[in-house]
Amino acid sequence: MPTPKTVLSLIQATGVPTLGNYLGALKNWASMTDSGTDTPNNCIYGVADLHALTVRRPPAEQRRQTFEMYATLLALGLKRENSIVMVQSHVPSHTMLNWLLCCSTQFGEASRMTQFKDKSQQHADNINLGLFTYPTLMAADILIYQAHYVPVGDDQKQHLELARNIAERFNGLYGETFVIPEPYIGKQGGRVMSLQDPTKKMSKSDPNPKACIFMLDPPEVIRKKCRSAVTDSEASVRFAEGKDGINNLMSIYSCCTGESYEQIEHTFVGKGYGDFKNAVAEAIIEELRPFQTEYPKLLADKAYLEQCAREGAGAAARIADRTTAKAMKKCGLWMV
Ligand code: AQP
Repeated sequence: MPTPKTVLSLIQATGVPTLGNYLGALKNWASMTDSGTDTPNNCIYGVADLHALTVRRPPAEQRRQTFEMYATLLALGLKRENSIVMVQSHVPSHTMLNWLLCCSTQFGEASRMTQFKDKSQQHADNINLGLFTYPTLMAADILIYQAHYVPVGDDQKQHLELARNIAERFNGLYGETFVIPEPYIGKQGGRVMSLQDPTKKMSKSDPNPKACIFMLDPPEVIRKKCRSAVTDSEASVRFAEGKDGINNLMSIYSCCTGESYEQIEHTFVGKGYGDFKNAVAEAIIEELRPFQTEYPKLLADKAYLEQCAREGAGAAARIADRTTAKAMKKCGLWMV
């Protein structure tokens, strides 16, 4: 019997997730609860509320967004029967391990992280140390559960690479402590682009609301946003260099329907972009329907969500505390 693999991933509590978050990460989270074999994966998922603190917002908003993101994860079908679903700050040993890992991370390698450079530009009035050490906390989130696979979008590849380097360095210095994790990035959907500027990643924090489809957008809004998506003047649905807008819509359509690019090109031969955009909108609406039905029911049941979060924290802490104690001992802290 093969040994089960551990799958770990978190999402920031920074607002309603986008179609990019969903296709790039969350959809894979749900499917990875089923390993396709007799040995199910051990899946641990969570809300990265500590990471969300790196960008300033009112405390009440931070609390509400954490609660809503937790409800989002359960509404996607992640439940206590198939995974551990927790909130990062409910498992304090993440921050202890973060410190140990900070001491095994070089200033130079942290400085090379492109997300730090991008976010520093976006939030020039608040370039805090948390933003700088974000990738070491992310490494702690992963290594603390001895994760084998981390389902993430393409934009997190660099952070994953850093987590692997830190783990290898720590193991080299102090002896075998951490499993070396691997990113899991779907063949498609790993990088969903903005509908208004398809050379840019779709992002929750994009100030242009037409650039993003949010997971809770009603069908009419989704139709409108798809109709206004930026394309090109060729009016031919085919995947090709220089057709960033159409390539993005084809990738979204393919993720939602399972159709290959060849099938899509065949279906839409001789049809205009209007028809294709309408079809993309309907495919997204169908894809999000189960989530949109489930989410309001869960959100209304605060007691249930709190109970699940408490259980999730307890189960996660049992694993996380064990790894942290091991790492503390390995690097020479006096344990009493
Ligand atoms: N456009 C995207 N395409 C595919 N995957 C994406 N992800 C984010 N955007 C896309 C993946 O979603 C997961 C959770 O992301 P996050 O919220 O923790 O952080 P992020 O990458 O910074 O996401 P956003 O939407 O861009 O948030 P803001 O605007 O708050 O910074 C990750 O696995 C990510 O790869």
